[in-house]
Amino acid sequence: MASFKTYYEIMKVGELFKTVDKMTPPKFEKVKRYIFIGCGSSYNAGLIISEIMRKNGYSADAITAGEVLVKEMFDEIIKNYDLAILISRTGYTTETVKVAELLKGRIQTLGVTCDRKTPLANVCDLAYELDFAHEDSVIMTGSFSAIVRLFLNGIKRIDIDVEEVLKKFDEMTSNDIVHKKSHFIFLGYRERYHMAKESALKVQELSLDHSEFHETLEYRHGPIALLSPNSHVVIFSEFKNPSPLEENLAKEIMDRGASAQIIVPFTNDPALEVQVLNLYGQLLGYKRAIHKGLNPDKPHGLTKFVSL
Ligand code: F1P
Repeated sequence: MASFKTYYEIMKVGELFKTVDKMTPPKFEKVKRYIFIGCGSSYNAGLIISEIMRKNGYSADAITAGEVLVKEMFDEIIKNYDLAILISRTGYTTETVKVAELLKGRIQTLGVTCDRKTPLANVCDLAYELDFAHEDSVIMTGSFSAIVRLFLNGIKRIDIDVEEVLKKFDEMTSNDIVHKKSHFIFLGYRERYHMAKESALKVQELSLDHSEFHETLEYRHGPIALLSPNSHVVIFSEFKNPSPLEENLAKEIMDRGASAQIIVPFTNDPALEVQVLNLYGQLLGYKRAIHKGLNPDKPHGLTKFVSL
């Protein structure tokens, strides 16, 4: 199970958090307007961070670097925001670097990477270079949590027993699911919806399985038609005692012959602990890849970063 780099990169998240907690997190100001820009998982990190910032009274949005380029949104960004935070684990994704270049000198830019001396950090005014979170494998795993935690520490630092979470998710992604299921659906609201998106992406990237994400009860409005005994549904609930509506949905899914799990918060701050929920999808994707005989470090058809 543990012979691939991806496995170590997932499991070292507790170590990463210790280093992140020694860093000075960004100091957010309520009057400033922040925009997070990135691609793939780095965009999903921006979605989650900005969602939680908004919940805490800050002004923050997220957008893909691709949309900024396709729609040439540079003037709009300069007019509506005070700081552009560009996230890219590698610092090489061309869409993100290009946006940083085109914004340069017109709005303050902060680059966030998991390596030193990257093109993104080079073009931004300021940079967070989390080189301790560098990853050799193609897929972004532990570094995602490190970036999210760094920014959420700027709002409030919470204690999370990461080893406990990893143990729990390891148990939850049991052979019953890994060996029998091939269609995965992640459900949640707000930051948990973004986490559902990120989880579905990890499963797709690592195991090349079909995966989906929806807002929890929206799943009943159409997508549930594709449910089969091969399907496994994960509901990210924000309540220690899940809502009866979430429980009824899980029951309905099981009545239709699929499996369902509800993941409830581990801490007293359900919004901020979102930084570890991604580990479930990472472990599931990793285990499915191993089960299917795939190399999770170098998934078919993917590269470490995308060039235009
Ligand atoms: C962005 C990204 C990754 C993804 C894939 C292609 O990379 O979309 O999230 O896993 O391998 O690139 P980056 O800008 O964060 O380096």
